[in-house]
Amino acid sequence: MGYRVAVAGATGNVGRQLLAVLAERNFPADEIIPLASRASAGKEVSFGDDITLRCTISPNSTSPASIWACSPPGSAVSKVHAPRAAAQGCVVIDNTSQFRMDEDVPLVVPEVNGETIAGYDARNIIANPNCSTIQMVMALKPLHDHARIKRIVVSTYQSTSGAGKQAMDELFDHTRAIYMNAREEPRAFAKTIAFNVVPQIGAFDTDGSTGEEAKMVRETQRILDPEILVSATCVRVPTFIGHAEAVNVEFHDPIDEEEARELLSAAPGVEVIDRPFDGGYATPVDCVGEDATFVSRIRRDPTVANGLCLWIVSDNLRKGAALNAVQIAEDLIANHLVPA
Ligand code: 11C
Repeated sequence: MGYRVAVAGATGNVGRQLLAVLAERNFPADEIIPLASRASAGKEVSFGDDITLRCTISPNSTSPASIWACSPPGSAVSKVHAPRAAAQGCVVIDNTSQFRMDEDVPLVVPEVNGETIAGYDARNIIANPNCSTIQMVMALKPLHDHARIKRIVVSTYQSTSGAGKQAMDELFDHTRAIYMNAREEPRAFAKTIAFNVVPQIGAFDTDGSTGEEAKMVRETQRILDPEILVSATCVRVPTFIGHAEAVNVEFHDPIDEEEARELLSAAPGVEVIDRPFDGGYATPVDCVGEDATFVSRIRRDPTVANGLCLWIVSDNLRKGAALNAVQIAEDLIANHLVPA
């Protein structure tokens, strides 16, 4: 028997990708129900190459589904709708930051801490981590298991798709405007994104860090190990899809670059592209539409006793969001944790 799967936020970047991934992977669904806000109700979305579905507004009283993949534009929507769907028996997989630090809500990357999924039943909600966290822990988990990470220093190069469709449009429009000798005021970002890089993702906290940086610290500690020290600088760059990260990792125990390459090559969902010649590494453009987290530029960090430098790239809308959520749903089914 198949499942009824609601996709909340179906017209957004991640919602559309959720529908694409569910179709690609032949998810065992009897029915896919795309849900959207009042403003987007009635819009059509694609489910695979041949099927078009029409979005409806989320019903207030009855849950239409057994699995609720939730990717609204902000956590405020999840705060209201996710517990409501969960109370009606749906297993909610939420892509926002709303529940990620709630101890009774598992924060799951299946290849990294898939065993925690079973704890979903306290609230019927599972949280999908932030895209920049997911790709980093995918690459660091095998290394942590081998040599215990002490400290991480990460700088991100995050694409505009992480900020939504309007942000991608802004990159396109403002780039074109500059070529036409015009200038437009930024809307989706605090400074112009065309031909620029912007060291702010999310709002500032009192300690000078941004929301995205705080997410990378807290989520990495929650998923990998609370003892790990994490320093993050998150930067928006003028690309459309695919986040990149330059990461310096210090370990408690010895590990060299060859061992790291072997461990990463054997890790599920990770692909090593690391050849020391021009272009022998992955870039955001290379990872668009791919499932893997790519690791390149693996080398010793000579400034500490046991240190490595890595370059990590992944499609933020796929493994960073939609694919990870669908893998969680697949694991729920494989482990008989969700009734059809
Ligand atoms: C970005 N990482 O690239 C953000 C988007 O908490 O799920 C995802 C926000 C989140 O802007």
